[in-house]
Amino acid sequence: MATGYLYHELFGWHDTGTNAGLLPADHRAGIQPLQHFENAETKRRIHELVVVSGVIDQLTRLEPRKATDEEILLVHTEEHLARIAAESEQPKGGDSGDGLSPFGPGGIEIGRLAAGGMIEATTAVVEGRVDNAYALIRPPGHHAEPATGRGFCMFANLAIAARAIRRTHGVERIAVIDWDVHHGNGTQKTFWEDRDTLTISLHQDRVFPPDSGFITERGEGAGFGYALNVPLPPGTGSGGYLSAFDRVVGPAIDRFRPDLILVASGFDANATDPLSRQGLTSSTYRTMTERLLDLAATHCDGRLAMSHEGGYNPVYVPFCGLAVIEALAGVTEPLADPYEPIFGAMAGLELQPHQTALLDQVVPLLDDIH
Ligand code: 6DK
Ligand code: ZN
Repeated sequence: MATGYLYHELFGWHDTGTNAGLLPADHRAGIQPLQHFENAETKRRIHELVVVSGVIDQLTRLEPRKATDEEILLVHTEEHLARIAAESEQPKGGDSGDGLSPFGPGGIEIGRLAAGGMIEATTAVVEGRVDNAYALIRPPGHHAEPATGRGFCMFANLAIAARAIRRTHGVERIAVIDWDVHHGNGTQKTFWEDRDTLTISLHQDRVFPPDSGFITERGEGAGFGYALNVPLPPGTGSGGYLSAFDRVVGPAIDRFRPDLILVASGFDANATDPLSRQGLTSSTYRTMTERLLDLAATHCDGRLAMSHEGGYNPVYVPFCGLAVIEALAGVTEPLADPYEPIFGAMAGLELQPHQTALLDQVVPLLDDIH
């Protein structure tokens, strides 16, 4: 088994500045300078743990390249690309579209590298150079819509890779599982009328974007039924997530029979994340990865590629990331997560009745997947 792993130091140089999390630092308003939530630290520390743990020796290193205009335009409008290019030339950089998504001068080059990185990881999987792959890229992509960046995202890395691999390698049916705690609105919007791309987003109900990710959003036209949303209540732990896999993700993929599975992999549903209220630990991420590996083995010769998204606690995210990468690589003696006994022992992480009630509403929607 070969697992592709893609990271580049330039991802750590994507400069989101010192907004105090989400708002510009302003002493008059009492907002102290601090790194933006989406800073390099969690991702760089995943990479360092992959190296220091020795897992890197069991991976096949993949090199990113910059996505071309043509590739970016597979998803985005000319106007979006031109605006990012123009702001990237400004001496102080610009913003991807919503004021929450700053980048430094020349920032488009790192955005191109993230999108091109996911294209490379996906291509390596589809060409059989590796069995599966993890693209540890930055800036993230799942909130970026065809006409604008949003929610810390510049370009829709995963959606661009899906369109690119369909064009270059004729891959038809692609299933996208998004386990970032926020709604994968950009991916959903891109494939809204596409019945060959099944998008499933597991997220915390009404966090970001605050007005999307409802179960009533199901796609339109030929794509009706091929967008699935699982807006989990706050406080959902491993019980709720694994039940969602048992009752929604697994059966939906079985019905869809994908040729390729892509994952928008954020670690912000972890029990310590500052931007959410969920309760996952590394063992749940490991188990979800194993479930997807089984599904990929059943339907598409194991073809699975993951694109990194969010996750904001620099202490804990690396253990979640390592668990996923170890699972992909079939590492037989994984590193013990020292925090698992603490965060995994909290009360209420087992499946709760109100979580079952939400899943009960989603399950009937699978009937429209063919
Ligand atoms: N809320 C991400 O982790 C990005 O999904 C998450 C972005 C969360 C922003 C929270 C926020 C607002 C702001 C304004 C109005 C309402 C709500 F893309 C990933 F990085 F992966 O600002
Ligand atoms: Zn997120």
